[in-house]
Amino acid sequence: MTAPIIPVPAGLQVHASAAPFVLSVSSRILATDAAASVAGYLAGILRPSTGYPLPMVSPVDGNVAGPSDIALHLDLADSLELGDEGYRLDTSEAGATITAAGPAGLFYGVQSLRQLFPPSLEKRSVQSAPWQAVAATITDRPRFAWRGAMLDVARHFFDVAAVTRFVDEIVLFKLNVLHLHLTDDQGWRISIPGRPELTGIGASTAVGGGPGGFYTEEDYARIVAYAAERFVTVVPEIDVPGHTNAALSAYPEINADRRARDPYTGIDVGFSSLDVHADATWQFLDDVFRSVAAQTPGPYLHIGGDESLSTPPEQFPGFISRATALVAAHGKTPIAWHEAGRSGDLVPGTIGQYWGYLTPQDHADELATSFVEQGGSLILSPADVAYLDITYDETTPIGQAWAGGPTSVRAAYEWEPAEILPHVREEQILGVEAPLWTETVASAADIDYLVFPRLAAVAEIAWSARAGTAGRDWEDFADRLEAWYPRFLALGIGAYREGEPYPSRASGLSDGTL
Ligand code: TNX
Repeated sequence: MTAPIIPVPAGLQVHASAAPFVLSVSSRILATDAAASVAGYLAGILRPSTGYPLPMVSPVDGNVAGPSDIALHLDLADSLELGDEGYRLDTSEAGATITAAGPAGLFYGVQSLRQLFPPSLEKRSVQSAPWQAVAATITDRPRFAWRGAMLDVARHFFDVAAVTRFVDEIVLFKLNVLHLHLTDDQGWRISIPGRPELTGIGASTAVGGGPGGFYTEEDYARIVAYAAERFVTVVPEIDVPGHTNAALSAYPEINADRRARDPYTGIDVGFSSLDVHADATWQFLDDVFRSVAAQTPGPYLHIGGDESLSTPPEQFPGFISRATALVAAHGKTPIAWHEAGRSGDLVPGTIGQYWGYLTPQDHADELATSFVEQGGSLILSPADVAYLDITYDETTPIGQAWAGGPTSVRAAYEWEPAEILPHVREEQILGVEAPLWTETVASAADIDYLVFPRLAAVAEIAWSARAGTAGRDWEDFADRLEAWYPRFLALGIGAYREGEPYPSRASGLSDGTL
């Protein structure tokens, strides 16, 4: 395999008999000011392992790209063909050029270019040359606008370093959304000014009784900025009205009986609910949504709405209607899990997130379809193929085994988003997202093991053309994935590999709670 790029590009020609592009000590990166940040990102990838200086120079100053240079070229005229996120990449003995209509396209071109070099490029210490990239012509753009990964930081807390590392990992596969599940029964992980007990009490623990933790406003801003530099939109989720024990432990007045709950360290779901009629609850939600909206530059705010099994069913739709309106009043587009489709009065544009199965059960398809009937769109996270916390096989030492699991890498790869919901058209599908719930996930190594390589499989579904086009089938993907394993290793990503044991047992799970 000469160009084992994941996700497979829309158009890829490898000129195997032509001379390759070769990076050398005199290579430069050519970029105008508008492309300078992507150029800096590229230099940050290339410099440590090559040891080359790779100066960034501007063509505006009269610099002309030579055969060992990489040129980043912005050209608005390409927007018709390439869209906002597409790119063209040419590598040959005459040089390497990435062309795009905007910086995001250049960034994705960089993700493809790095995959044309040997895996040792990804190491952070100087490795030996030659640094050759096969001669190729790539023209590429994504199928779906929403290509997401969700990280549950509520069941176990992950600090800023772990989250920014996760961002670096997901962008390898051209994902552009990081959904942070910030609140749940076991923890409240974002600071809300004026509501100190949310983090004072609500963040004090985690599944298994660990120390918990939360993001200060500054921490959260660092995550958002780090993601934005990598063209990733952070979507904060405040899960209501169920999954709220942490909030209920912090503020008694939002409980139906006005009594604060104890912090919770188990893994049950469906036992908690806000008092959806209390004025105190709406005051609380107004404070929280206002603050989260203000802390989040992206256009979305996710309100959860899943598994609200302890909310009186007759009160649930009205709660959702009012909550989506409140989010809109704070200037954000609401997103909710598909159960929220029970409301027939969603604020216009509300986005649904489907977590049912490929073969929908319990009316999950009707609930999801309700969002599009009300003018919204859908994100697809089918649990039996896109849930990253499900075990791979019977031997997987972490993860859960519901949702039709185990879920093999092949199962995570072989599904078609447009064939799940019969009454939903492709244009109504915003995209695809793979969630990692973290009841059994306590470390960065645990994250890597459950997420990779299945997230790479889901990323190909989100980015690449429908199955049936060149390279877009399991056999081809499996070959490219095989070629990827040395790259995972070089990147320090402890990916699962069929037949190989988990290298180290998860830390922090030894207290027998699970
Ligand atoms: C269901 S699916 C949940 C989460 C759990 C997960 C475990 C959904 C929207 N909610 O609360 O963490 O299952 O796999």
